[in-house]
Amino acid sequence: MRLRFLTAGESHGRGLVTIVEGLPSGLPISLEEVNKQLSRRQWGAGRGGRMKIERDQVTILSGVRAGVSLGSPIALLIPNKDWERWQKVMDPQLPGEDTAQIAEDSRLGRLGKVTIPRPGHADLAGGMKYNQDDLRNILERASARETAARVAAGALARALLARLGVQLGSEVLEIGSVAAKARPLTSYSSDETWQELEGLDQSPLRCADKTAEREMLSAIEQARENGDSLGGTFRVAARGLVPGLGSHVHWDRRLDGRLAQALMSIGSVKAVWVGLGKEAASLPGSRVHDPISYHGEYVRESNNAGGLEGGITTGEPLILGAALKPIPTLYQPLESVEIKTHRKAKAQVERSDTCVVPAAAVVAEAMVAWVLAEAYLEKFGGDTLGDLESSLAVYRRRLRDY
Ligand code: EPS
Repeated sequence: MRLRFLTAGESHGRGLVTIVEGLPSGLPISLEEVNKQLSRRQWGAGRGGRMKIERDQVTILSGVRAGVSLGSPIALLIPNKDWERWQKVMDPQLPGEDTAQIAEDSRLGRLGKVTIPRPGHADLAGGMKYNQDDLRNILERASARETAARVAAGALARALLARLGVQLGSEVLEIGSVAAKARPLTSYSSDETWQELEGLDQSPLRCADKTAEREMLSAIEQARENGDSLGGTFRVAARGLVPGLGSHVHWDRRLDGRLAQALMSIGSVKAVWVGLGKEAASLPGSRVHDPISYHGEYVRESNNAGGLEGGITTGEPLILGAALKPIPTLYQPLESVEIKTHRKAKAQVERSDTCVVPAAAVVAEAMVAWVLAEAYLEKFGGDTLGDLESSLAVYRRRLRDY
């Protein structure tokens, strides 16, 4: 059975729902751990007023008893605290007696109606596609609020991966034009690096280079004052992976392709790379590929490949990078067009953030965790955690003789 998840929910609706299917039975699920992942996503500088309102916490509705998965669908609910203020705008079923008043309010634009699309957002393309005269019907779902539901799903994937000895982390490399000193790709094998990555949960921008981080903070402050927004880049890493996840045999089984899709699906991500990424294009092959040696097991002195060769994990740490464009809601809005009159107008301003790169890095961890959990279950199967662990142990024994 395939591991899969669906999310539902609008940014200012009642809440977000995640349904996860295909996790084996017998997996310990800690509510505290899921909530910890949710708060990691909320933490950090660059966010707007909404993060002061929300304190994301999950309620498990099904699929878990006494802290252990049952193998049945796991449904998770994250209520939106802001819903109370938005109920009149977002309620799926308006109370009968209010209908006329609400229709009037809506006509007069009193109900948060949006008719001037923001360049760079899903507003216009979505409005045309779904034939909406209120772009709120697009932006509410396009909002990055949905990524909270993904992080909840990712937290379950992480719980599975932790049992299999896999650890994930992330760090911010650039915000706008400020770049941190990036650590070498080989350092993701070392315990010091992983301790440092864990420590970044306390860092305002998830950046290990403190000098650069201070500059990044002032760049964000400057952008906020200018009514502007900033993008940036980050890295996601995973270690403890068994060699052999993914496959070279079909385009849709290559793990690099699947990871890239998962990362690209995060709003505002415009580029994704593996290991050296684009840098590899300008170097000769002799300086790109990682020589192989054998000391009781296969090892590499370098990890330019970022842990993947032929779309298959090598057993070296997986290292991925991603670049985010600046978010499209600008307090100093760009030129746009009002969709009813076709008149020139400044894009409508919705409350928003200035920079979401650190949050996106946490979402990216969740998406990478998801794809890796999927790959483990595909390769090793198992309706129970025990079956999965036994099958992995047999495989590891076989690899020892290879
Ligand atoms: C978002 C706009 C802001 C963000 C939101 C994404 O929300 P609001 O319009 O309520 O101020 O804070 O992100 C989240 C709510 C979240 O949990 O990440 C947007 O337009 O995409």
